[in-house]
Amino acid sequence: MHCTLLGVPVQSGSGRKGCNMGPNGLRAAGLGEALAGLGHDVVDLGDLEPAPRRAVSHPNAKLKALGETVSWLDALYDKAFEISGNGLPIFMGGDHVMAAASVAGVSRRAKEQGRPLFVLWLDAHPDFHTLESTESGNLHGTPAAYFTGRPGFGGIFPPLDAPVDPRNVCMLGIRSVDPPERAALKESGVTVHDMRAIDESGIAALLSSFLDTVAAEDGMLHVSFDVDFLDPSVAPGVGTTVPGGATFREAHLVMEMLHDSELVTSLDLVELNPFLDERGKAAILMTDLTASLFGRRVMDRPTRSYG
Ligand code: B3U
Ligand code: MN
Ligand code: MN
Repeated sequence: MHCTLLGVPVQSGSGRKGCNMGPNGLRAAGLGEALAGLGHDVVDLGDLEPAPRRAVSHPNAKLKALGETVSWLDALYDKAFEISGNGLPIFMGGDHVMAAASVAGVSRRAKEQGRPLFVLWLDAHPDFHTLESTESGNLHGTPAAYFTGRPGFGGIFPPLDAPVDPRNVCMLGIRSVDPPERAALKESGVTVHDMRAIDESGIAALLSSFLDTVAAEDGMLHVSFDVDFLDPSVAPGVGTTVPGGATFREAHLVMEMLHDSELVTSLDLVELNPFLDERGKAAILMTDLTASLFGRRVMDRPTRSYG
């Protein structure tokens, strides 16, 4: 596999500083070396630079750092489209607002290839706010609303050439949802598996039914992995810790199943905040989980096919 690492050190979408060190945290934890050690061909493109600022405004006075954030999205939208044409891009965040552009860019690629794009959203939060509905004003709470084509982003976020069908989005690990997000999700067609669903059904059953759908439709699959999907006890290096997250073993199982499926075509690793981490714990775990996604395993075993 040809893997392209791209650092996207945006932190303006999050309420606190430190995510801009995320790409270097993953590099220090040995992400590139881990993938190369598994036999992949790895290129690190270094860090993206924001595009020149556009004049953007919105009546919601709570929005934070709109112009700065949009300049990152403008740059990443074009870059994500470009690099998704050659191998598997790994977007190293940076806060989760960057998924607005990584997903929009790879979705444009999928459209060009005539294939549907599916998104697996691993997160404590659905990030389904519009620019109107966000209470915190932190734009990392908005990307999933944008790329599924919810209204109100036009002329502000990059133009969305290929909105993702909300029915192709599966959210896993959800445990912090604001009231406007809950109402919008209900109408949307997005599949939301909260922690209760994981506890009741088991994470493998929930994921395999989604992977069956992706395979049956010959979809491309983007995985957007927010560090806060994980329980804070195993991944403390994140701004918004929410108790009750995925365990070490659940997260590795998800990654191993994704590897076996051979369906993943792009990946975000977001919200790693090395300033808040404890001796690289979250950075190392994110690296090990990515290695599982790219084929690291304990024992060889027959693989199940999907579709
Ligand atoms: N929904 C809240 C909290 C939040 C969303 N994403 C993160 N936190 N990381 C908000 O600010 O929109
Ligand atoms: Mn998120
Ligand atoms: Mn989150």
